[in-house]
Amino acid sequence: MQRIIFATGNQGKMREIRRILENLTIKGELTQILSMKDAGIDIDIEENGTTFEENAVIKAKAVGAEAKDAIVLADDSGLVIDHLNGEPGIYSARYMGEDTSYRIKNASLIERLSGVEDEKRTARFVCAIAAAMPDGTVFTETGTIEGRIGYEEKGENGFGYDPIFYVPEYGKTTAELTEDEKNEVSHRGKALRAVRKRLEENV
Ligand code: ITT
Repeated sequence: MQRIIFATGNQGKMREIRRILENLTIKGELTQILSMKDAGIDIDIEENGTTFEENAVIKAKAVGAEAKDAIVLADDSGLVIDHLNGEPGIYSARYMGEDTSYRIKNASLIERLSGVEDEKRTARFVCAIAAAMPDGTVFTETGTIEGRIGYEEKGENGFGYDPIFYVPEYGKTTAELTEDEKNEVSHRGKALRAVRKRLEENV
């Protein structure tokens, strides 16, 4: 069975990833999707790239070096708010400190946009997925979803900044969408389905 190790310590990402890669078959073989923890890999990775793509490649290669014969995928993602010059961007996990709760991070972003009108509250989630193949080659795919920053937290689903990310087409935040609805339109869903297609067609 072809093993795919997903280089993430983020449980919210992992749940979405498992669903999007369900029943992925490569060369007629069903794949097994493992988290880093499942694979027994416990390393600290310094994400010192300057773009989502660079950081995804850094994570995929670092875990790839520990995992022979597996395909290693990594996700680097974040929330880009236009009015804040792209913040928190690649620093989304580190914004106000890794251990600060999202209730506090989300309240801070809403506060920083106080008085900003609807049209100027535009933002996007970006997700770069890097795939490190057993032969050492690496490729990336990126996906985005456009939305606006809300005025209060809404919804219980998802993780991170989902309760403040409002999607106009749905009239809901991504935390109010079901997991399948979110995966259908999300940055991660788009990037990961593109990766899935390349793995199914080209390996
Ligand atoms: P790994 O590096 O271990 O994968 P991480 O959480 O540190 O986990 P990132 O450096 O890629 O991952 O930071 C991504 C952050 O962006 C994440 O922690 C959330 O705060 C935010 N984010 C990304 N995708 C999101 C989504 O779908 N919904 C809500 N917030 C999201």
